[in-house]
Amino acid sequence: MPFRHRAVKLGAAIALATSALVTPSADASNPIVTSYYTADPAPLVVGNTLYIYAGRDEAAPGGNNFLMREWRVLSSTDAASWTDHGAKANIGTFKWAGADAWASEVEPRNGRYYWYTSVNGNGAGWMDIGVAVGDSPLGPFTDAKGGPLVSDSTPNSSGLNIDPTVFTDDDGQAYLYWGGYWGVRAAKLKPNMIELDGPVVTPTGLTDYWEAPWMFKRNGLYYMIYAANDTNGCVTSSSYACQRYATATSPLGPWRHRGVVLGQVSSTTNHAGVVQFNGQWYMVYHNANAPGGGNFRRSVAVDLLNFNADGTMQRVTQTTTGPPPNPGTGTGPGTNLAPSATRSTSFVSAWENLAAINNGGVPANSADRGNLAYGNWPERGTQWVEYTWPSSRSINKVATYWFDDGQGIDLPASCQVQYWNGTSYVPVPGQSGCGVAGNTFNTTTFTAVTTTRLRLSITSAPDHSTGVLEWQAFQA
Ligand code: FUB
Repeated sequence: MPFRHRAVKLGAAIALATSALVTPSADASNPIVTSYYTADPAPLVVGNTLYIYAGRDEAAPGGNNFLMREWRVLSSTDAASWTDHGAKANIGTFKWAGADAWASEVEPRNGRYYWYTSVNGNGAGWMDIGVAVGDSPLGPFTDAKGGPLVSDSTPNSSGLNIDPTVFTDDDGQAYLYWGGYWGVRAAKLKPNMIELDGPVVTPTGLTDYWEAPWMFKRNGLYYMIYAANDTNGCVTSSSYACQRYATATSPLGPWRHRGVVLGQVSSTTNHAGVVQFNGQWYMVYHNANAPGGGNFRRSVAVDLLNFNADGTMQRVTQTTTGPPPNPGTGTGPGTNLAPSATRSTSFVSAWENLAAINNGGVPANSADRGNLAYGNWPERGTQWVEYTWPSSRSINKVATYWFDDGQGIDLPASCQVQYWNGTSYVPVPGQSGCGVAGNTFNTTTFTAVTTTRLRLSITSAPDHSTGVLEWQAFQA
């Protein structure tokens, strides 16, 4: 929080709303819930479902302090429409706590779900980190430890022990990062997930760190996004915050600061999480945009997050529409495998969006940017877009809808479908031709290839660049 906190002791614990009531939400725009206020979202994918764990802001209109007593769960199967599962934990979950149900995150392990929370303990000091556990993403959750995992008495703990993010590496080692008031800390977790394993360390390289870390890994690189409140490219006033990010080649750093990934939002605090779901990356964050909203009446929003070919993150565009529905794919011949692919490109213009190519859009014509557009102006000659899947897919058809903005981006002169044969990119065998017509899907069929990577090589017309609105790839 880029302002001073004052602890609000609530005394008695609140009864947990454990009823089976599930309130369907018709919301398909940002903020994703407007019937009450939500904050500090933490996404988690389990199977074909995207969950968001969030605190609830209950401050009265005009209130100038947090009133937060419970943590709630929302879910979606397309990242656009949300189901509200209500409160699944609250201050009363932790007998040793008394107030301030601040930021939290859920981490799965061995079929159990560990919910790390910021909460005000009744003991010495202010904020602690507690951990609850449940046997399903929706709980029920109970205190896993019977006391704080981190408190002010933990050696080398943060000046404000809030905002846990837990990341489990491929080797099974879990890491806890946390901290507010510019004090980021990290520690390993034991396999039981409820004890620190070794000393608390102070990571380096998280430039201008303020609070709200979120850690993830992509293509072997570790990423940390976190709130900063400097006025050196982050926010216009240090009362507000942005999300900066850093990368590292090992989970405890050292970190290399890479820039701002989410600009200032309409609430003073800025707390976000990153997740990949059905092949698309998303940033989940909060703002003050719901009716009657404010700094202590915040609301969760979801938007597309995209990466450049070199692994750097593109700055998130904050929308009121939210992302398009992304239901993923079924299985079987004829299934469009593009939505579950990770996309990359040789070049994308800063104002265009590579997410266009597999976000399921159905263009009305080649100038229709309604579901985003990928373009590579001012590059000319041969450029490419590419899909990667985590394991091999058998593919025998693609369909391409070209982008033509009537200006620098024109229909291509030619194209070719290629696949990775384990050593290099080669043309798919027996391709029926690669059409370059506008205002339609151009279908290319070929002898089925089994591959993890498919590429569309695009050669521009003279003095023009090229673009794609949608590129589908079909299972053989
Ligand atoms: O919601 C309470 C606190 O505000 C969180 O713990 C911080 O990250 C900030 O969002």
